[in-house]
Amino acid sequence: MATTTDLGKPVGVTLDRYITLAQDAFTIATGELSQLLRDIGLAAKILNREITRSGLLDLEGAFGAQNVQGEAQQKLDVVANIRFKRALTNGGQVCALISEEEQEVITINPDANYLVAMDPLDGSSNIDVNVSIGTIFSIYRRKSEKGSQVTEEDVLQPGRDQVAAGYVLYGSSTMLVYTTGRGVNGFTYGPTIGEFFLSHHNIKCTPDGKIYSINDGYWNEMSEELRAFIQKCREDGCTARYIGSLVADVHRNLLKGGIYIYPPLPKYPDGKLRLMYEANALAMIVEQTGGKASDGRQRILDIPVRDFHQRTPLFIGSANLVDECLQMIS
Ligand code: AHM
Ligand code: MG
Repeated sequence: MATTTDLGKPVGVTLDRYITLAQDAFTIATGELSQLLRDIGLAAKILNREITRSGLLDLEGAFGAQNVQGEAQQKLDVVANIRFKRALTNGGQVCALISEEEQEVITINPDANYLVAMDPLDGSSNIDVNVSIGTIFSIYRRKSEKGSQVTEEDVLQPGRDQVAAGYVLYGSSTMLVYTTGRGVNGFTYGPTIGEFFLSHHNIKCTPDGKIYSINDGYWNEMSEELRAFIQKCREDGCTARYIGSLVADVHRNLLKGGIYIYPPLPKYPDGKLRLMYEANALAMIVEQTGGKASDGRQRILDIPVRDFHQRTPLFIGSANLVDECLQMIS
């Protein structure tokens, strides 16, 4: 029987097939996590349809409300949240959902084993201008007994306890990239067929990248040490690339080699990005490919979680570049 390691030829293996093959590698697997991954894949397809039609359906622009971070919600942010909530509810494998768009933890099915933390649609400033945006998700196994109320211990798990994580990039093509802790694989969506196909098998991030990604507009507010690192990148012949959509910036650097930085700033002393549904998932993915992710002081995946909406600075990407940056700023 075929296994995931036999998948030398990338074209032709659908996401569903791959998930099934990966599950077969575990004799004790119950299929619940596999089903949850399929549910996320399904929601991603539905959201992809909404995104590609958004200009025609009056789905662009502001919704007129603010999310829990006090940021203006875009209509597509709201649509994405609804689509994922619905798919996870119908799938039945999730006991609780943490979402960037929801103030509180959403209880879904107390009889389920998994919690999901997600940013249903990241890169809000790029929605209206046809630039890449993404979905980010983290999956945790609950610590408490099935059937009981979800506890604080279930909800505030550190990133290293993720059992799976991934993202969907709605770019020039739509891709779903995920890991269950055994390498990272990318699946490209074939819109005419309506399936994700394995296109990037066992992604590895080169240790020495040549791209740095940081919002240069914050130059005057950055620490001197960080400015010195950026200056060094320039002198070393690195190129600057910054889309302003975390998924797209990290994905590019994962494939090409580079570092993405969102530092602490006077207006965001703890960084802007959210630990539980932005940084942790990408940190797990990047580490699985051989890269590194830090908040400037410690590994992202080891940061204790006090609040599921907490923010963190983020230094993520090619291992040697991240190390060099951390050395210079510490
Ligand atoms: P969002 O969750 O409101 O979309 O904000 C997160 C986004 C990231 O995708 C991106 O990397 C970052 O904010 C860009 O911020 P800035 O415009 O400050 O550079
Ligand atoms: Mg976001």
